[in-house]
Amino acid sequence: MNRIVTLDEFIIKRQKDFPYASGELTGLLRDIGVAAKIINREVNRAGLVNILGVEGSENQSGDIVQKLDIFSNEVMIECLANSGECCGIASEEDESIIPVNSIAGKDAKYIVVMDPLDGSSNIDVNVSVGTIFGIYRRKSDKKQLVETSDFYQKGDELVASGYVLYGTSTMLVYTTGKGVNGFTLDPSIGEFCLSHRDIQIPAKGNYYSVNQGYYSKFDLEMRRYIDHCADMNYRLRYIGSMVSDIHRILFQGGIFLYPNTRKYPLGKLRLLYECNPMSFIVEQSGGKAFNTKLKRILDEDVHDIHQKCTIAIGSPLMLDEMKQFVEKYQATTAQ
Ligand code: P6P
Repeated sequence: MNRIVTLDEFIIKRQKDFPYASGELTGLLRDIGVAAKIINREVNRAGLVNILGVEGSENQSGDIVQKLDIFSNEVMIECLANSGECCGIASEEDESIIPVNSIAGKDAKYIVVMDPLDGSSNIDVNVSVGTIFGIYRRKSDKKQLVETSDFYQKGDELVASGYVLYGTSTMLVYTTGKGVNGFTLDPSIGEFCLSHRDIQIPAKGNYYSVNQGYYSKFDLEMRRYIDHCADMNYRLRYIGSMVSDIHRILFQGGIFLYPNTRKYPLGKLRLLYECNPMSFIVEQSGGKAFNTKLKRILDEDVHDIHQKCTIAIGSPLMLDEMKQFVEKYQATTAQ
């Protein structure tokens, strides 16, 4: 039987990958692990403690806010603020950034971007949801409070990113730029244990993941590529939870698409705290992530913390295939 390696142990061991590491990032990742365990507990009890149900208010992206969204947001903010390693947070659930003003936190060197509970519309029907996070170094003078401009960093500048999938089991998957590793929560000991070392996305897969309901509203080049996926008998899998849909593709290969539509002319998903962190992970596993005009997601400029973007992400050979369709049919559209 292989020896159990907990998330804490793994993070501490990997700290030596960073010669100048002084332990702040290690501490921050461990605190995110704690928050994930607390959120997991409530997600698993959602049907029992009347935490279900729509809070009623709308978040910055116009989504109806579920009570579990608020709970998850508050837990993440509390754990990050108390970590002493985070000086500011940008969250899907908050219009503006959240400066950490505590003695320890306000001059910390990291900032965190997050979607505390992604796919929350699935909660009421017991379908998997997830937490997404990304960690950057602050750019502004650490003697001052963190500024919104600290968050206007490309995905390429991420120090670390990860997600937690609250599914049939609860998994935490993260990268610090030296590969991707997955940890499964063992409820009997309350620890995330290393279960998927050095994850490599398959070069190609048989899954495509897109909201087929918007097909007629996609641009020609996207429709033609989706037709190709169907012609190739790829299997359509769409859960409506970005973390769940991309998690499948990370392990089994495939492509996830959220193109622009009339309702979402710039795309629906948010660049800062959804697409960038997920793209960093997928690229680190050997995959690719572009917007549907073929610009690498991690190269996109960030100018608003709730900025939206289109995305195509997954197995490298399938992204290359999609690229050919965009180049072919986009040219047609342009003529
Ligand atoms: P649609 C969930 O609300 C979310 O932000 C992502 O997790 C998911 O991929 C997407 O929206 C689903 O959007 O328009 O297909 O319901």
